[in-house]
Amino acid sequence: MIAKPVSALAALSLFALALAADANGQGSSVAPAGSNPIIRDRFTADPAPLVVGGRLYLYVGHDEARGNEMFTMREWLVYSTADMRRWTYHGPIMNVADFKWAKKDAWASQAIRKHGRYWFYAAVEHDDTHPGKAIGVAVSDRPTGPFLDAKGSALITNQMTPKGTHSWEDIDPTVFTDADGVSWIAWGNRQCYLARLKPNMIELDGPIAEITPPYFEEGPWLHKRGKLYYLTYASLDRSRDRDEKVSYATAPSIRGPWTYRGELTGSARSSFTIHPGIARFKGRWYLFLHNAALSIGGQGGALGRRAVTVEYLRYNRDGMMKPVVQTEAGVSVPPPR
Ligand code: FUB
Repeated sequence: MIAKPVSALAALSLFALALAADANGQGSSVAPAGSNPIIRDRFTADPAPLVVGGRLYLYVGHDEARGNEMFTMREWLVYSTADMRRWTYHGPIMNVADFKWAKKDAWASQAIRKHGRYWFYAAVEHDDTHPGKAIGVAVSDRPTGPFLDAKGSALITNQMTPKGTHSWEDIDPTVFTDADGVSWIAWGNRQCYLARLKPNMIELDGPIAEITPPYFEEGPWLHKRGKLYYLTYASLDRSRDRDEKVSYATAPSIRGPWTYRGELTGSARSSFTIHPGIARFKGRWYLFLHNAALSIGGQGGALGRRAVTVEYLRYNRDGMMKPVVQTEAGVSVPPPR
């Protein structure tokens, strides 16, 4: 087939389309809105969605690694959308320095709404009084912050989970409120832990239980659909794989017993980490992840320069999640039937 010559006007409009950029840089390439990665103006990681009314807020860590640095993360950002395609940037919601007892590393986070306020749980590096990673809790009256340290000290420190021999065992909080109004927090690296939160949201209410599912690496995410509880997480079969995948377990109650259900995704493009976040929004379920497939201003994707993505999440009749294939089209196209 012989290609038709493109008119000068058509060529100009294509060029304009390629250059047109909105506030998020979403239009900076010809990729249709909703295609992956969904955030293109900054490197972002560890997506944590929160639905409030007609908007979905997406909390992310800001990846600022230069060259071969591992993770350089100082602040958390929030974006929001009403249609899963066009994203509004609301700016940083908190800096790691706002937790006075922390010294660095604005790692993975999640926010939830309770008692009309927004509670933000995040992993950071504690100062030398409690060496290792720790989890802090901050609060705001708005989903877009600013968030203030709600406790003035860490909610969880490395010393509270003595099983792990590594300093980054206490990372990646996920928070979930059950139908009875009780909120729970799960977290961990290599070991996965679960504890009840007091109604004040800034103290644990009872013992820490270990619920580590097979191949658990990090990034747990709790959610519920119907009567079934889901624990979705970044998994690593060290005997076989180099990079994380996403796996999940289900249970009839938040306290378990948890049954391993296998892998949900493959590894993320060019990234060791993957980090799931799940939400139901306007009648559809979504799985947020990150990869390292984005380049910005000559800086390529890397371990510490990641980019958040989203895919449709679908379930079988028995409640099991259908395997998710990571795509470039993302949610720019209708979900598969
Ligand atoms: O972003 C820093 C760390 O990398 C997170 O805490 C992990 O889940 C992994 O994504």
